[in-house]
Amino acid sequence: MGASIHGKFEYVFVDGNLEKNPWVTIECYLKTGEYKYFGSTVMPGPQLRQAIPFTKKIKELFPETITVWGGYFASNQYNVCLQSGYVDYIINGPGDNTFPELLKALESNNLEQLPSIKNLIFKNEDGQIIKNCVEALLDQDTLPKFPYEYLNTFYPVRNYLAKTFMGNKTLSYHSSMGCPFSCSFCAVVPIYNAKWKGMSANRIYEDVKYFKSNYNIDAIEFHDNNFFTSKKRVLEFSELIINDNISYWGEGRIDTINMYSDEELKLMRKAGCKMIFLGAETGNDAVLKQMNKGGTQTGQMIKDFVLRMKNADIVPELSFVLGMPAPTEKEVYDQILWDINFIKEIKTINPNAEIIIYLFSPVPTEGSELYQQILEAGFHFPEQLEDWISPSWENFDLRKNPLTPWLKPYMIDTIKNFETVLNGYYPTASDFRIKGYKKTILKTISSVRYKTGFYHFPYEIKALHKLWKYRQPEIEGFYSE
Ligand code: B12
Ligand code: SF4
Repeated sequence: MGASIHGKFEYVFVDGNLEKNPWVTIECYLKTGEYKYFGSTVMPGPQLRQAIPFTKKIKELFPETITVWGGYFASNQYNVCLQSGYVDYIINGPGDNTFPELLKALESNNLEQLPSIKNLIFKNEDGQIIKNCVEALLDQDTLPKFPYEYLNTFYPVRNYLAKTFMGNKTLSYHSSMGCPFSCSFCAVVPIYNAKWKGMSANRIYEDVKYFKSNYNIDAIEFHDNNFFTSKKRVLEFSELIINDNISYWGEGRIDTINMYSDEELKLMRKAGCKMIFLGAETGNDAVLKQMNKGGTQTGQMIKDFVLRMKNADIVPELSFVLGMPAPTEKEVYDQILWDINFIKEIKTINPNAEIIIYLFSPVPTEGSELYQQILEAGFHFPEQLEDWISPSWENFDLRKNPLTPWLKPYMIDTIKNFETVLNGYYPTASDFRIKGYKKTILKTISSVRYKTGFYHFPYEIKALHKLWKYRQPEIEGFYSE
């Protein structure tokens, strides 16, 4: 957001993660009367707990302020946002051109221009919601650099470089936009429509060098949806970084990375690639098809791949999506049990493989077959923006309870209990506090359950997780200090 308007408009940053009470800071700024706009990035889940009440309060206390939302929640749930009456504009996907163009149009009172601003969603004078056309992804190398030095005047940049299991100073970095696939359960698809564009390896490396020489970073988390889309770019980047003693982590697809040779995987490992997050989703080929996973992934490929990763010494972090709709209740449950066994098979092949389990939460990919099935099964999104912060919808966002009518409470219990036992028997390596005697105790008390498949009421494991504040990476990111 900052980079898109830096040098064009004056602005300040408020980081909701780093403020004790972000509202107080926001209010202080607005009270000066110097700020006309409030922009917020809105992801589903806990971010809504600030974004919704703060934006509403801003409209009540400072009604002249124009509010602009962007990010995955705003882009995918734009109807409910704009109908709330307190969100004025939505940036649908990238805002590199959209944001400055919107501000320019509003500043010059040139409202006729609004329909021609790509990636903008807004309400016209008749109250109709207008979704403008989508802009082709920009050449990422031409985008302005992030204003880290300006950010540093608000929040010390070094505070963003956390100690994680990857290194003592971990940089979070986003080197590409979109994803070339269209999995029907994924929130990225409606925004990027199977398009992907990445910065060149050289451009990424320039930033890495900046952080290496100014902050001495030793690890990077690439938060791209699909960092490994271009093998050429990954290998070039690996060659560039190979002598810098920096570890890296990124998200990718099994069928994409499976096309890399063993030598290429080894080069990446040598360059610092320690762990890769991969959407396994399910081992069942029919369900992979139902999810529109695309590509060539199969259950057998997942098994072969985790073995290859073991040989290359890269940890595969596999995410599974359980609880897909099926014609009968029995089929829904059988599929869950089937995937649980598949996960255990994966662990036998490569015990270091990390497992992330999500419950399937629908994303409105209008027109997809899966979305049609979901509507027919009686699922509806909330009609009021505030409903999204009710405990049940927050749990939906966190994929703890997806509120999908086909998933019965006993099925959710089976998944959650299995997950607890799995996290007991194989605690994640990313929470580096769980080691030594803690790991041994957890493993020992979970072993009978894990081996016999008796997952009910795993309270003793839960108690230890609570006692040692065990952190699941999928909810809050890697444990960091
Ligand atoms: C990093 C990340 C996290 C981190 C967040 C760390 C943090 N504090 O910021 C962690 C690991 C904690 C996390 C957790 C979760 N995440 Co997450 N996460 C991501 C990830 C990988 C990157 C997000 C990011 O920073 N992108 C970089 C920025 C630059 O891109 P962007 O947000 O799209 O913003 C661009 C535009 O949208 C626009 N823009 C955005 N906001 C604004 C605002 C204005 C005013 C303007 C003008 C423009 C603008 O400009 C930006 C540049 O072009 C995305 C996937 C992805 N690669 O994007 C998933 C993703 C956003 N997460 C997702 C989910 C589901 C979650 C969880 C709910 C998962 C769970 N089960 O718990 C939790 C809850 C989050 C929470 N605590 O609030 C989903 C969202 C799905 C959906 N239905 O919308 C995504 C899309 C992953 C996926 N494919 O499913 N996540
Ligand atoms: S490959 Fe990953 S990021 Fe891309 S559409 Fe599928 S789930 Fe989403």
